[in-house]
Amino acid sequence: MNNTPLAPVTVIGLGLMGQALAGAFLKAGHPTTVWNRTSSKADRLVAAGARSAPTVGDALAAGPLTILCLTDYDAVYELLGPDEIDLTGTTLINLTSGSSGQAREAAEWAARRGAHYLDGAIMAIPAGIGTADAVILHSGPQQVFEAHEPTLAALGTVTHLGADHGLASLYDVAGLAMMWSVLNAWLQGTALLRTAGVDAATFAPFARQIAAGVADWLPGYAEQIDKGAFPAEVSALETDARAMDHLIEESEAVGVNAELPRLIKAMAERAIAAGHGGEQYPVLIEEFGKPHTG
Ligand code: FVH
Repeated sequence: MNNTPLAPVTVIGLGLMGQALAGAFLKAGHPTTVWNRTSSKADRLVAAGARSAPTVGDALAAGPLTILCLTDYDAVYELLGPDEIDLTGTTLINLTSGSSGQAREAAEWAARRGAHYLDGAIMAIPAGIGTADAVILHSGPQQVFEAHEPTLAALGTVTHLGADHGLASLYDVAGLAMMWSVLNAWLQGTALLRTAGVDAATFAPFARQIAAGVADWLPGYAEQIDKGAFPAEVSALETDARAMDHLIEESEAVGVNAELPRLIKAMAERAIAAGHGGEQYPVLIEEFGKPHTG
């Protein structure tokens, strides 16, 4: 039996997510200190064994590691910005959502205040926290992550992405891009099929199979992108562009919104005009990788 006491941890910000984080630390046996602007949100956690700190300063002083989970970065600065709040030597792990630029700025701010800093992104909903399905991404100095990894592991599957503090936020938005694109594609297909009386539930398993099939293409397509060479092994972009026309025409014919197919077709047309019609679909990375000026 291992009787080594678990490391203490502080959680600041007890909204829906912060309460789930603190609850998972408590469940794993970590001495957990909490603070929230609206103090009543700590009540349930205190009943479960947490210590409620009377001030933010007390919460930070309770141990070497503090998790921040606030609405946005402005809230972080509003709360911890005043100079009388001593951050020297403490480790802040900021799981507040924001952009990569905000994460890098926050890292500089924390360094000026003498704190160690990791930025993070939670790819889970509150109910999933504390299970292996909850993926939590971290970026910043590796040694800071390694020092606290055993504590962070109470939250789910924790990963360190690299020293650049902006990486966790970038992965976060890249994940959102994937999620909404897949959902929008499914909604487009569902809208088309509903015009023929096929309901969403009937299409869903078929759509799932297509999504899984497309997911299988990703490693090979990623290799093409990383090499910058796009031989048409399966289909050329100009062939795909003709299929895009079918999608647009069908959508218009049955009275379904064709904005999304037209957008995709416009990108393909630009790539074809730039001489990439004979190459494979991932050559569109060149269109995705620059601002749209049209
Ligand atoms: N909930 C989720 O499923 C998502 C999953 C992915 C990542 N997010 C991000 O987590 C951050 C917090 O989200 P949340 O769901 O816990 O949000 P709320 O329930 O609205 O709680 C917000 C907390 O922030 C406190 N707060 C706001 N402004 C201030 C401030 N100026 N000073 C001090 N605290 C502040 C707020 O306090 P109170 O209103 O209870 O007094 C809450 O504790 C967020 O970045 C998500 O994007 C969650």
